[in-house]
Amino acid sequence: MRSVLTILICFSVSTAFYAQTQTRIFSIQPEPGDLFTHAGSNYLFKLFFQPLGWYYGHVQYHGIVGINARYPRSGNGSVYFETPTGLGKSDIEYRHDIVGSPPYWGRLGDLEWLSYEYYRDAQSTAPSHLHVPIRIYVGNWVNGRIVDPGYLIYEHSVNFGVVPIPTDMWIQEEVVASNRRVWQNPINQGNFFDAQPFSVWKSPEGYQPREGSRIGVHWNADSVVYGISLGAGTGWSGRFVGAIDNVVIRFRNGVEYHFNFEARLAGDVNADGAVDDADLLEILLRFGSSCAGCAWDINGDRAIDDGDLLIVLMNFGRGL
Ligand SMILES: [Ca+2]
Ligand SMILES: [Ca+2]
Ligand SMILES: [Ca+2]
Repeated sequence: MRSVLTILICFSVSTAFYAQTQTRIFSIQPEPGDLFTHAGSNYLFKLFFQPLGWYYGHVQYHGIVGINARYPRSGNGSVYFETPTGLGKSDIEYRHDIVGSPPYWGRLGDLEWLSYEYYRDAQSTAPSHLHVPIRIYVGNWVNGRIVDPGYLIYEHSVNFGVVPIPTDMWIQEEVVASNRRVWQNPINQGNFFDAQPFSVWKSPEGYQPREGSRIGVHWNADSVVYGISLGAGTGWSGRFVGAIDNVVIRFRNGVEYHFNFEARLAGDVNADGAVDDADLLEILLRFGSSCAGCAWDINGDRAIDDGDLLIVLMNFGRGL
């Protein structure tokens, strides 16, 4: 009886957490945080070990992305983006199909809110109407798997014309409740710039874009949303510098997230925003073992030992 009660309490607590509390997504590296980049023409990805499902992706031609402290928002950090030339690209993404069961958040028809904040630094030389767009991963759920995958993409200029984005300030935009127009990028099938309001994509009839002889994929209310993506480039001539934070997504089925991106405190091994005995325990449980690029090897020498323990102890109590 007691164990049943404990389970019930745990369940109600975790439900309340998802419904009401923001989820902080911490940088992989401790403060000042991450600057993930890649010089090559191929896409480079870097997976987060916590929380699972997040990654830096599609980074090429010296594009930079990283949760860090350059533009603090709602705490000590945000997600920084930089593309030095029109070739550069960098994204941060979350894919629920990698980690979730079911592998999607909810039906497209049940999506009722999607908002985020973006920041364009005045030092950017890319065309003045550009900002970091927000994209959702959409697909069709057929025989227990996701098919016809792709993005719906929001850009301010598609809705309001080619007007300058205010610089050096945070701007919040909501795109679903306010029925903004979004365009489709089916994975590996090119772009379809025939943007439609969310109400069209979400309707029972849905929409299937066409461009000349090319045909996009058909999505409607029964399509599923299984991830999110924010990124800079490509084809943005000049340099872009900016950031995003506070991504909020909500479905009628009760699934709701508020992602606040923050720079990890040194010693916060389990990424809960505080340095305490839980972090000490994480180190002690693995003391004497080795790893590459894991959370427990704080000082990056591949050994989990007293050097890492010392970092936890020196920062003990921060964030509490
Ligand atoms: Ca933040
Ligand atoms: Ca911690
Ligand atoms: Ca170490």
